Parts: sequence; C-alpha cells; structure tokens
Amino acid sequence: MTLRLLTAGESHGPELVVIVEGMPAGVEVDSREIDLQLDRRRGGHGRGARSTKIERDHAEIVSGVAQSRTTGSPVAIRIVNRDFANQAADPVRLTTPRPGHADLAGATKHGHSDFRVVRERASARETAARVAAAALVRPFLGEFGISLGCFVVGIGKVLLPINLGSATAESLAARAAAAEPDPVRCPDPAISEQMVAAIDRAKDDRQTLGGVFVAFAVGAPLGLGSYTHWDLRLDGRLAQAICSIPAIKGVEIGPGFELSTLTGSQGQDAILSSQSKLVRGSNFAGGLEGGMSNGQPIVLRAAMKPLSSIRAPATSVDLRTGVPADPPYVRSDVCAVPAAAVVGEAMLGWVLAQALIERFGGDRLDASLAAARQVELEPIPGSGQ
Ligand code: EPS
Repeated sequence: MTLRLLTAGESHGPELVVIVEGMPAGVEVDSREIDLQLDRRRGGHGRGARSTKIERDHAEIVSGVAQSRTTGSPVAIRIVNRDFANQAADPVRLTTPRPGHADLAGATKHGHSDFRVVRERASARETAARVAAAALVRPFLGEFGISLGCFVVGIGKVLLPINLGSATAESLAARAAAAEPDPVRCPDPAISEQMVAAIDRAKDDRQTLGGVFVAFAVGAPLGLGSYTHWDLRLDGRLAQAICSIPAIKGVEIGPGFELSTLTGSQGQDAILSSQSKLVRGSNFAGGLEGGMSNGQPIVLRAAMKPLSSIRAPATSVDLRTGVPADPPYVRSDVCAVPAAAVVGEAMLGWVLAQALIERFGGDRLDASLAAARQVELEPIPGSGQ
C-alpha cells in the first residue's frame, strides 16, 4: 500500500477536507509550515480578491498527529472557506455551460440541471487541499535530503528563456530563491515586470492569461519508480499528477520538446567517473531514465491554459431554452500561473513521497531511513567502490 490522498469540499462550501493515509509514523508536523505553503499558493499577481483578500487558508489538523509527529494513522486536515459566510443563498441557477470548464460534461454525466454543482467542486480551490497534503510530506522528503522548488518561465507571450538541459541543483535552487518574493514567481526582475504588465493589460481587456512554470526536486536518490511496468514508471506518474492540476494542458520532463530536435549524441547525459563517484555531464533527461529517478535533479515544465472564466463575452447555449447565450461571468483570477507553480511543486513532492515509501517502506520514519542507508551502502558496479 502506498501513500493515499483524498480531498473533499466545494469552493464555496464550509470547508475543504483532506485525508492523507499511509504517512509513516514519526514525521515532524508543524502546522505553521503547512500554512506557509498555503500562503505561497494563494498569492501571485493576477489572482482575484477571493484568494488574496478573503481567504486565509489555515490548516487545522484533526487527526493522525500526536506531540507534533505523525502517528501512522490517517491525517485529516480542514481548511475553512471564509467566503462561505459571504455566500447568501444564491437562487440564480447556472444553465448556460461555460466553455473550457467542467460544466457541460460534468452536469450531463451526473444529471445536474444547475451547473453550479459542478463548478463548485471543479474549482481550482481544491488545490489548497492538495498543497496542505504535500506540505505534510515535505519534512519526510527532507529527511531523505530532498528539497522542492518552482518558478515561472512564461506568462502569456512573455517568456523567460531557460536551458533546462544544463540546469544544475544549484542553478535551479538559485532561480527558485530569486522567484520566491517575486509577484509572478519569476526569477528575472526585468521579465517579471513585463509579465506583470501583460497581466494588467489582460485584465483591462477583460481577458485571462496562461503560462509556463518549472517545478523541480533535488536530492532524490536514484531508483524511485520502476522500469518494470508501465504504471510504475515515475515519469508517467509525474505527468499524471501535474496534468491533474486544473487548467494544465502540457507537461514536459526536462527540456523534453527541445530534446526531440537533438541527435542522440547531443541529447545524452554522459556518465562520468569523478573521484570514484558517478556523475552526469548534463541533465537532458530531467532526472528520469527508464521510468526511474537517476540521482539528478528531477525537472518538470508545465503549460497552463488561459483561465476559461473571462469577462469578455463567450459563446454558448442556454440549455433551458436551447437559445445561444453568453454564460454569466461568475468570477475568476486573471492569471493563476504563480499559484499553479506551487501546486505543481506540491504534486511533484507528493509523487516522490509515494515512490520513497514504495521503495523504502512506510510504517515508520526511522525504518524507512535505515532501508535507504542500506541501499546507499551497496556498491555501484564499475564505480570502483
Ligand atoms: C476559481 C475562481 C476564483 C479563484 C478560485 C478558483 O474564486 P472565486 O470564484 O470564488 O472568485 O480565486 O481559487 C481560489 C479561491 C483558490 O483558493 O485557489 C475557480 O473557478 O476555479
């Protein structure tokens, strides 16, 4: 059994709930650290008043933790939706499906005539619950020397060029540190200014903007995931986790699309021997070979579409009347790419925690660490150890 994550709750329901099952016992839990991750996700230039002014996103841990450590029992966390209190009973049914949203397929599938039911659960607010769950596993990753980061490299047509094939743990960490205080989570101040201006223009034009972010993990040991079966491959599992974030339409491992334009020799990460250790000449593989981590930084890049809730008119049909109609504008962020980057980082951490537990066991932290140390002692063939 692996680590499992369930979320429940509607965007304007009383609260979000997350249950994490399979956490090893003995992992330190600090709810302030969870709140810190929730704050990172809430912000970013282009977010609407809901996430920046109304919500506070505090993680209330209700089970599975004793004396600030996990017990091995399921951990349940609540995050109250402050906007619930502001939602007077809204009698207006939503009968015109909004293009780009879950409305049409979701309501048809479950037999709802009011799309609000679908909208409320499909809302990206649910990602707060995932970030809380991932924040819980961050100290576990930390025990194995794994740290996570993210930064934004594109908002609309404003792009920060980046060579992921030569990105090192140090350069990735430096970019993430530079991006942390930035309003759009971009490590380059000049490009960030252009991104902010693009978001402001989009707002004036009653539009939204998408973009691209990088999420990475450094310090992951080699051999997480498996080459032995399709659904055990870590690259496939990471792609699924990233694509499950609302509005994500593309995911790349390392410089995946650029790699497709290189020759086999150009795109290879040479295996070199240095001081009786094996090192790699580059990281075109994005830290994954044969469906497994290879000891290099794991690097993902993801593309987010422009959010589908736009103030400008949209084309749809009122399903009550069958007459063409502009769906009522509900509300939206203009741009949520900086927030999506934090969610991407969280999902990456989540999948790595699952893979660590599969490889080293998940009953208790000390046993998992001992199992990992045991593997480290095994000699690497040909490395002279
Ligand atoms: C969302 C619409 C906006 C976002 C919300 C996701 O909220 P509202 O509809 O209440 O104005 O701010 O995201 C969050 C509240 C959040 O915490 O991420 C949507 O429709 O998906």
